Amino acid sequence: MVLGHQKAARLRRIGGGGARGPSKSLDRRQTASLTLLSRALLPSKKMQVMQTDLISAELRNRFEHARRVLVLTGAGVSAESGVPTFRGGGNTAVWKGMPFDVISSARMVERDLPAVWEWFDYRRSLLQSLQPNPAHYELARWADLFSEFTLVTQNVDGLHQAAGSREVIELHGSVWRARCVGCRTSYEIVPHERRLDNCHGCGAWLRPDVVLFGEMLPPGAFEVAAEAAASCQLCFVVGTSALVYPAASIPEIAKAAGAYICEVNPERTPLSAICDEVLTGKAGEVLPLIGKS
Ligand code: BJW
Ligand code: ZN
Repeated sequence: MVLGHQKAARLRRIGGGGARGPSKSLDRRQTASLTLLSRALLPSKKMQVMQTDLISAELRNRFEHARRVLVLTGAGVSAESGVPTFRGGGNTAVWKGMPFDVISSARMVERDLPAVWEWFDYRRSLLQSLQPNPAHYELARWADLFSEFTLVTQNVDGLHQAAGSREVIELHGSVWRARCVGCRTSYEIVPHERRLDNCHGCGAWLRPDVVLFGEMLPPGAFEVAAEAAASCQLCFVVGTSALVYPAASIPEIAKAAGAYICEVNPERTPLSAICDEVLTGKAGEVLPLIGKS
């Protein structure tokens, strides 16, 4: 439901939340005015059905006519599938008391590779029972709507691919691959099958093929994403806190090149200020509305 407009960005709130019902201790006049207020603030079922109206005419028009579209996703896009996000919220990733930036660090790979594997094996075991959500499916569908569609993700969970997205640019790698610390050969990890410990080619240890803090992104991944950002007309930033670079620079590149930037997130982020439109809500609820418009 539309809560209001801000100068730099259209701010729209979609889906649940909102004021609680009136307290019993309120007098009748207060109760009546609160009821009116909550009627004004809380969407009725009919209004929820009409939520496609909440996508601005500007965005609807741009979505309909854009030829080159780029989407950058982060952990929030998988939150509705049950994957914990990294920052904020109650279900933040912690392993045996260690914050994720300690266990998911290059230093830990050097110091205690078995512990790092244990953490990633655990995450894969959780992922095996999780499914893509409507946000993943909607983005998979978008690939066929535009002549150039680039899906760039910071996620390592493989859920975009499970939903049918092809050619996903995985900036931070994948938990479903292992990589040789010697020759960088990459090995797919098959669900329910034992993963390899050593490289077939050179015998060196394998490590999770994910990008940890201070490590370089996979060769070429950022460059391809940045090139698409520089030429896209419409850029969506979905479910990322936009704190981690260089991923967070992708919408900045798109903005500098003249693209229309739309953020989808229940919370504001450092990128919100440069967005042309901020849709405040969950990816799985908001993205299908954009696609329907
Ligand atoms: C919903 C929702 C719903 C909830 N719907 N939304 C420039 C300035 C300062 C520092 C740097 C800089 N450039 C590079 C750096 C250093 C560093 C960095 O960025 N640090 C900052 C944190 C300060 N970057 C790097 O080290 C990168 N490498 C690099 O730059 O190499 C060159 C270099 C080498 C050596 C020296 C210097 C430079 C690599 C970054 C790798 C990040 N790796 C991780 C871990 C992966 C492994 C693992 O999975 O364990 O990747 S960190 C973690 O953060 C993970 C994520 O991909 C990444 C981004 O997180 P994301 O996706 O944004 O998730 P959250 O949890 O932060 O946010 C979730 C969002 O969803 C929230 O906003 C919610 O509101 C929202 N949400 N529910 C929609 N239903
Ligand atoms: Zn090797």
